[in-house]
Amino acid sequence: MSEKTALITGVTGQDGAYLAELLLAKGYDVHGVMRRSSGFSTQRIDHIYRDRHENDIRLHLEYGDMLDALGLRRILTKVKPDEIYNLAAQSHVRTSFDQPIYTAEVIAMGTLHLLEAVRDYQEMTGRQVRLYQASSSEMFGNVRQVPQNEHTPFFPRSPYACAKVHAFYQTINYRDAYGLYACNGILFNHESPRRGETFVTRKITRAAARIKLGLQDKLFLGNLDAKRDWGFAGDYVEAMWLILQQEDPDDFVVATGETRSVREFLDEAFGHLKLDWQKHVEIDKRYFRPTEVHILQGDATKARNLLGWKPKVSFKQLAHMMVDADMELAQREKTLTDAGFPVHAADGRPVCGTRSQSKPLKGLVRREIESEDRSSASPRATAL
Ligand code: NDP
Ligand code: GDR
Repeated sequence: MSEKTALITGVTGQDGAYLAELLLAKGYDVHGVMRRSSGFSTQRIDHIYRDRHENDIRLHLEYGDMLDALGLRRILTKVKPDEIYNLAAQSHVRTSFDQPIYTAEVIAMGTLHLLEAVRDYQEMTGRQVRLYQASSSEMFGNVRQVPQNEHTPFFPRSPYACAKVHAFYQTINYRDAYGLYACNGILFNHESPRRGETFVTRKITRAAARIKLGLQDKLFLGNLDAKRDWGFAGDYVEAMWLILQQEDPDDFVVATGETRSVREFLDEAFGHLKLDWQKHVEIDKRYFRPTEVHILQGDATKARNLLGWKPKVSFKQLAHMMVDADMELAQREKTLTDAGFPVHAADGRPVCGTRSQSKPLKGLVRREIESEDRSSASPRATAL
């Protein structure tokens, strides 16, 4: 019997997967909330998932959706968690400009549904639940100061950021008004080989690897001057856990303290493969945002002093780690395509084509809707 039970919303996402690994390693029983979809969405956690017919299963998956308030209550009653990590979100900033209402429903209302469920659950059972809310540096937006810390005012610049600000303050208000142990981690960008392929770092590392192996030729990007404070997701989930282990609930900035431009990430990623990105990158204005966040740089002094947290992976190590992982992926694609086998996406769609029907992707064959931010690195987005 495990000592503690954790519930993770967004368990199929980048952070959900690293956090589930971390909590399992710490001996937790972990329940993840996942959406039902017609295909599989569990690629990031397949390696830690065990068939429920085996003994001592400690990772459990529950179907749920942040839009389904009643369903979240049922999950809480069933799982009886000690800790909840609310990571579920429509997390793509560019997409939030196209789907502002949906983004707000999931992030703002979804968080509120969860907070309400926790409040009632505690009142009814007398059990205390600790809740972590995945807040974001994006809330600083048009930054009022550099670097940003817990006292920096917010100036959100996207529907995503506005929704996150709502969820941030609701979390604090439930702490103050109803006595919930509820905390915000204000996390700056964090990346990994498990990063979604339409976020800029992964889009770059996927493309660099595929270009190196001759599987594609071009990479289309937007604003190369944007600066972000990029860290490694594996380090950041440790901060999430530490935040919930403190005696009193509080809010923390989690960041590396360094800021780099997209251009610098290109240098590091393409440079690692001895490629010149200037020969491959083209600017596509569809990837610009109506309102941009130009610079983010976090000051995580509080996290360092009170949590004892500091990042372990440097910017350079992060970029190289991602490129190396994507080289392995690209090598697999190349081996299959060279042998004439179609490479299938997780949902079964052929993405690289067979020897008879496709050549390696040189110029990009793109099928995309006008506003879509689909990775020009990903065969899933380019080869169809
Ligand atoms: P991902 O986009 O990788 O994962 C998001 C997760 O949320 C996925 O599991 C997704 O499920 C799930 N989800 C989306 N909509 C719903 C819904 N309606 N109901 C239930 N689940 C849903 O994000 P990350 O792992 O990168 O980020 C985790 C959290 O941290 C997010 O809230 C994000 O906004 C926030 N954040 C992230 C930062 C970063 O740099 N990564 C920085 C600061 C904050 P599915 O797999 O089915 O799509
Ligand atoms: P961000 O991450 O918006 O910071 O949100 P993203 O990687 O999408 O963009 C970072 C910066 O790169 C610029 N950029 C591009 N971005 C994308 N996606 N695609 C491109 O082609 C491209 N070209 C340039 C962007 O304009 C931007 O300035 C991430 C998400 O994980 C959020 O959920 C999280 O809250 C914040 O980080 C902190």
